[in-house]
This record gives sequence, C-alpha cells and structure tokens, in this order.
Amino acid sequence: MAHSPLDIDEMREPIEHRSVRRPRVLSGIAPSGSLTLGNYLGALRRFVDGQPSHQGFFFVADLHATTIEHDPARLRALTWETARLFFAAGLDSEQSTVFVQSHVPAHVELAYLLESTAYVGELSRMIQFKEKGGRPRTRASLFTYPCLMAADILLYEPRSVPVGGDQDQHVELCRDVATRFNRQYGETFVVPSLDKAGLASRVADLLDPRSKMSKSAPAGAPGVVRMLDTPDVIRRKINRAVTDSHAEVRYDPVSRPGVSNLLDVIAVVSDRSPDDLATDFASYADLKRSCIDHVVELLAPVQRRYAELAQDQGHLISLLDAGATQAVVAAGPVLARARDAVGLV
Ligand code: AQP
Repeated sequence: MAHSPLDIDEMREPIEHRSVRRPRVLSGIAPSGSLTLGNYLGALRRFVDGQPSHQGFFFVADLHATTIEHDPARLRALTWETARLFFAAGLDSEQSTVFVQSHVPAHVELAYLLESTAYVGELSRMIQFKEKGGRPRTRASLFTYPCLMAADILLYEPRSVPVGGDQDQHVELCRDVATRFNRQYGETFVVPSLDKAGLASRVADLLDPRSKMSKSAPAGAPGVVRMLDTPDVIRRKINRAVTDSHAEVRYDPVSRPGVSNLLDVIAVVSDRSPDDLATDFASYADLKRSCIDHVVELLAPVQRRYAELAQDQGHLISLLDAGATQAVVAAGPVLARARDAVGLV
C-alpha cells in the first residue's frame, strides 16, 4: 500500500525523536563566496528566528563548493568564515545542530547509494547542470550534485522542504529517488513534501535588479552587499544602486525593480509592507539613506559577534565538533537502514 509522505514520516521518525514535536528543518549554505545580505535575509535570519519552534540542522555545505573549479585555500577560509557567520547571526548550538557537511561522512556515503539509484537521464535534465556543465572538463561531481543534496535532506528526515527557487528541481529529484529506493529496497526514507509557503523574499543585485544578489559574484562586485562589508562600503554600494528616471518612490517590482528591491530590503528589516513604506520617502536619495541606515544597523551586531568569534578559533572548532557529533548521531539510523536495504554487510 502506498503511504502519503506524512504517513511514512510518522512511521520512520526515529524513536528518540517521537516525543520531540518540533518539526525538523535543514539547510546548507555553500561557502562559494562571502555571504551576502541576501543570504542573511533569505536564509540565516530565518533559521535563527525559527529556532524556538523548529529542530534545525544547519551546515556549511563545503562539498557542494567543490563541484566547480575552486581554490583550496579560499575554500578553507570561506568555510571558517561562513561557520563563524552562522553563529554570529544567532544560530545557537543549544537549540540547533550546526556543522560542516564534510565532517559528517554519512552525507557522502548516502550520496553514493543514491547515485546507484538515480538515472543518468534524470540527472542530465537538471537545469543547473545544463547551464553550468555539459563540457568535457565539467567535474563529475556537478553532474551527481543532486544526489548529494538528496542525501543532505534524507539523512535528517524533515517533514517538508521549502521550494520556490532554483533548487526546486533538485528537491523533486530527491523525492523521486527516495521513492524509487523505497520501492526497490523497502521503506527506508521519509519522502519529504514540498513546502511552497513562507518563502523568503529574494534580494536582488543592486546594479542588476532582475538578478539575484549572489555570493559567488566576484569579490568587490558593487551590486552585492556582503554581511561583513563595513558601513562605508555598504553606503557606497547602496548609493550606487540602480533606480530609474521616475520622480516619485513607488513599489512596482515588475517595471521598477531597482527601487522595489530597496523597498523590499527595508520592508523585511522593519517588518512593514513595501507599498506602505514607499509613501515615507520624498526622493530616491531619502530612500537610499533609509536603506543604508537599516542595513548598517541590522548587520552591526552580527559583525560585532563575528569579530569576537574570530578571536577564538578553538571555540569555533569545538562548537562545530559538537554539531558534527550530534549530526552523526541523527544521521546514523537512516544511513544504517539504507546500507542494509541495498545489501551491504
Ligand atoms: N539574493 C538572495 N535573496 C534571498 N535569499 C537568498 N539566498 C541566496 N541568495 C539569496 C538563500 O541563501 C541560501 C544559500 O544557499 P546556497 O549556498 O545553496 O546558494 P544559492 O542559493 O545559490 O545562493 P547564492 O548566494 O546565489 O550562492 P551562489 O552564488 O554560490 O550560487 C539559500 O537558502 C538561498 O535561498
């Protein structure tokens, strides 16, 4: 008999978690660049806000950063920086499991078993692979990356995974592969449902407001505000943000994306509606000034905590070690079931 994802979820919830009713969430951020204001507002800050109500597994997805050409020293530095920013933003090791992906070998081990379940045809259809890969020197890991992402998800048995961005297709593949595995080898994985609600608003690039603000943009890219930018740099970048030739400030993401992006940022930070906010400003100069003030004030405490953490690398390492230990324990039963199911002894 087929089970709905929820039925399977109930059945497969590890015994030690059945009494803990906080729904599980998990998310990884690849250290492919210095984190941006978009990563903060769209991901980190939301993880932090959700800690009391959700059991979170948050990891620096270092393995995902090796799917394209990379510099080892830079990867190492960005991994530490990203982990420090996780804690500086307010992730709390008492409430959430925070770790570095490669410190939990179950991710790679399960990814391999899923590579032995996924088909070349379905992996070839992934839009991200078609866009970034398909050349003779494309790394094989870029092709199999969705299997690693599926392992990242399935190991922690979340009930649902938020979708709505460029990762949708990968989450769908995760469900397909998990369902096939369960059918071929017996019920092993919780197949998460897709959560289309409650998506973060997307912060756009300040100079190219129809594109996402992206951490892998070149260092110093003027349209990308980094979480560790100084107030002066933030001021300079926002002052140079593209607007348009209209006189009055109005929220219209389709025809006025630059101005609307600045209004969106202030709206998320101040918890107001962007339409309503627009009436506060007499000019674009006013709007930019307010946006600068909000962003500088938002990031100041995070940057202060980051500076403190940077003084004590030993403390950071011990926090991450503890997180990895918890993640190994949480992921262990799922990996053991999968190994057993495919016939490994
Ligand atoms: N501009 C953004 N606005 C809102 N949310 C954003 N996120 C990323 N950019 C924005 C969220 O941050 C998390 C990072 O996930 P990722 O490491 O898988 O990278 P990504 O989604 O591809 O984000 P980037 O910053 O654009 O990285 P690169 O340049 O490496 O591709 C996710 O939760 C994402 O939604």
